[in-house]
Amino acid sequence: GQIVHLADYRPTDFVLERVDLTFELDPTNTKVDARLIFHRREGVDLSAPLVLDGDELALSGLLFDQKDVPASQYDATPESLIIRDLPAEAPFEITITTHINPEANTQLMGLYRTNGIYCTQCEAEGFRRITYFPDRPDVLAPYTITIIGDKAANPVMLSNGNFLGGAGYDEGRAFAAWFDPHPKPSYLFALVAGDLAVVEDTFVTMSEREVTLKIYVEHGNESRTAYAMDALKRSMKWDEERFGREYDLDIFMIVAVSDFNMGAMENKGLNVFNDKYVLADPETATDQDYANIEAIIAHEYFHNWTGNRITCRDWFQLCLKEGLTVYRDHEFSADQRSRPVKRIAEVRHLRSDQFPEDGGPLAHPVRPTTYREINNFYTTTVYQKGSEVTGMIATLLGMDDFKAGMDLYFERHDGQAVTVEDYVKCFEDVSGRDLAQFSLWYSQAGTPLVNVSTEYDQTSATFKLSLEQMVPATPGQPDKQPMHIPLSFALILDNGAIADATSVKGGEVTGDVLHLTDRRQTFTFTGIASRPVLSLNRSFSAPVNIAFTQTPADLAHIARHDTDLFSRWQALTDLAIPNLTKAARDAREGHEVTCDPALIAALLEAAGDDTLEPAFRAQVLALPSEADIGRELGGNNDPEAIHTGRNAVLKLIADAGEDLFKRLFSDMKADSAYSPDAESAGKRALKAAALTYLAYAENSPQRAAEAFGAADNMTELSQALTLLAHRFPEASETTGALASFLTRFDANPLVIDKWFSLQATMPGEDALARVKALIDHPRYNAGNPNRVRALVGMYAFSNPTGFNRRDGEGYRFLAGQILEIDPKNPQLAARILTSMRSWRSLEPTRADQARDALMTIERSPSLSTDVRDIVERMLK
Ligand code: BAL
Ligand code: ZN
Repeated sequence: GQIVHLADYRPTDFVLERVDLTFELDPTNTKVDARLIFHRREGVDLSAPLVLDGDELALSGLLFDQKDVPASQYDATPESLIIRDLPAEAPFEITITTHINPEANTQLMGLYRTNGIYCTQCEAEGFRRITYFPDRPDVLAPYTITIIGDKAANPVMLSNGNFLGGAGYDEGRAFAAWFDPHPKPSYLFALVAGDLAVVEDTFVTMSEREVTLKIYVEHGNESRTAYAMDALKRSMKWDEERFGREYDLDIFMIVAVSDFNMGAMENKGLNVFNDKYVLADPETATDQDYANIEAIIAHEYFHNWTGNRITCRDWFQLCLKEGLTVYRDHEFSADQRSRPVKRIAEVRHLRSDQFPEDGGPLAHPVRPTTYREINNFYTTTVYQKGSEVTGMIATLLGMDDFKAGMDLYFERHDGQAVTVEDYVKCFEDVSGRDLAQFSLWYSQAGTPLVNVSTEYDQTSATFKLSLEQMVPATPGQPDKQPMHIPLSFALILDNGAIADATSVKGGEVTGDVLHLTDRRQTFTFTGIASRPVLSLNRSFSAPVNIAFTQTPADLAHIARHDTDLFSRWQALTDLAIPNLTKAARDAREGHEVTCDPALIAALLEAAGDDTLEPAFRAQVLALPSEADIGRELGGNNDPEAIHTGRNAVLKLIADAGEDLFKRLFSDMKADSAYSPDAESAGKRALKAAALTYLAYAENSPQRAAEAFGAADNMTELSQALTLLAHRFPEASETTGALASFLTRFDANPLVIDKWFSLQATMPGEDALARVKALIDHPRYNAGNPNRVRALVGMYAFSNPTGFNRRDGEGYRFLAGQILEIDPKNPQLAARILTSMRSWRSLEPTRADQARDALMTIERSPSLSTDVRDIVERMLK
């Protein structure tokens, strides 16, 4: 893998006009004929050859305008096909024949087989594993696809676009032809063939066109597609109403497959999904599964406009489609569910995944400028921080200008492959605002830190707010410029009312948003009659860390009065953090752990407030995670002490609130059959939080075991089982429940994944032995990405104490796993390895062990580019 630089971008020498592909399917020897029409781009030198990408390909035939090409005119290697002496101006036709082996394709990139189904994954650079091609996102063409295959084995043969026709064929063969009129890059190509069941529905678009909707699944899973289909129809409607975007083909298809590297893929008209994000019923899917399905179905559908109709000029622009599409799916879920609760979940996710990435050796800008392996840039920074950047544009411009900017983007760039600059320009053009400084969010990595101090003067009724921003150094970026940071704020008065803060000097304020643009800036508010409590970065208007020491009384005041529910949650979190970091220190030093009664009182007050929605109260009770506490401690971390300290705080809260938790546990009963809607899910979440605290207070597995026995849905069943396993690992109730769960769901791989995950995350020193035993379990399958992520991934990412053993055995185990997974599936191996990205913040003994394990990986001679890139960056 060579390093690719953004600055080196230039268009291709040849323009691709049309693509015609014929596949003759065979599990181990599929023949691909690619007929490509090109012409030389105007002004390109006559000596320039046509250079096509390949990956592990062998050329079996090459024609120029249907005639053989002499060997002297081309060079073919597994990685490229170079053809010389091509016409000056006239279009010409190149026909390339390759043979590929889908059965042997364990990378799951290109054309592969999963449970007897042919399936493709081409993003980012998988198409070049099918045929030689200008495999880059700025090469757009219409595609015609013919699929020929064994009729009995492949009753279903699908590709992008509209169905042209198909029929039985001689000798038990059949063909199907598809045409996609919308020019697209190769990464959006898809082919699926095999024996699949289908569920059909229709959607009538805003211009009254009827679109056929089809979801393809393995036979027997038809009844588990209802929620996905409903989410799809809601997504289509929402995109029309909110963004004015209508669907553009006669048919929209989703296929669920069980072996998939990603969550799903937005191929034009033919989305391919990891089955975990399609299949659901109350008995096997949790509330979180339902929410994920809704979000991912929406995400892939929304890509039809943000990604497909308007695509990326090059892979450096990945955030252009991913960040924006995440923003769109977040907005969709916020509209379908509870906006503040959704925002809390997003921020938790951003802090637990993106902030550590931004603060560690893998930090990179939302739009990187170099990469060695593009697969390693499908990151939380590109996706989640990318989404935050679009959210900040909306905050800065206000919703009307944001909407106008999006409309202009769709109008101006439809059918093009564009850049972040093109996108930002649309918002500048509609608003007249200069977004040059704002654009640093795309180019500067690292999470900005905003230091806050305040001063109130009663006599002059003046409130001064001083802000100082600092963007930390990140790999390759030692010095940073000040950013344009939009901070939503409120000044909350004694009586809980929000002060009129329109009389202000020192910087721009629009509505309730302060524009912090200088390194240091003081905003002076006048006419503030009594000392206000500052609530800053409301709704998390900017993805920054705030350093502001507020008294517990002020935080409790925000928690009680802010009209922004997110900020109320944030205030309670800020109240909890110093208690939890102190608890970790005390536990480490063998001192008794204590907790400020003010925190306990504030938490119980919010949790017991029946005027607040249950989902919000559940979020309040889910204290900052062990990883959150580690980040707050900021280095020299002992995961064992963090765990012990946090558990002790939970126990203190549980004891103080036992009566409330008993009440919540019984109040939050469902009054009807299971429904996955947000309100019912919120009640279940609050009930589960109460159950967890009761387990601490009562110190007995009894109640969880009863809940396990009584559960009539997977949400409550898996919550109870997780509580048993994590809290009472030795109890006979736990052993029995784990065994009965396995027996009951043995036929359902997605549920068995849960069984693996919840055991992989059981804390403590027995974790590694348990994980090793599970690797040898008959249900473990090292070839299935979901299963590998459920066991090895969850152990490394989500078991802080079990993984970060002082003796380093956890790291050595992971290194061994990475070296085993890598030859089969480099993308999966590289992704799981990123679990060690925060190794430098561990205390020295563990950090040394972690470095040694990483060096073992680094020394291996046969690493994939994917893993080599990650391990070298982590050690740099
Ligand atoms: N484009 C890769 C999968 C996704 O983000 O939708
Ligand atoms: Zn996406």
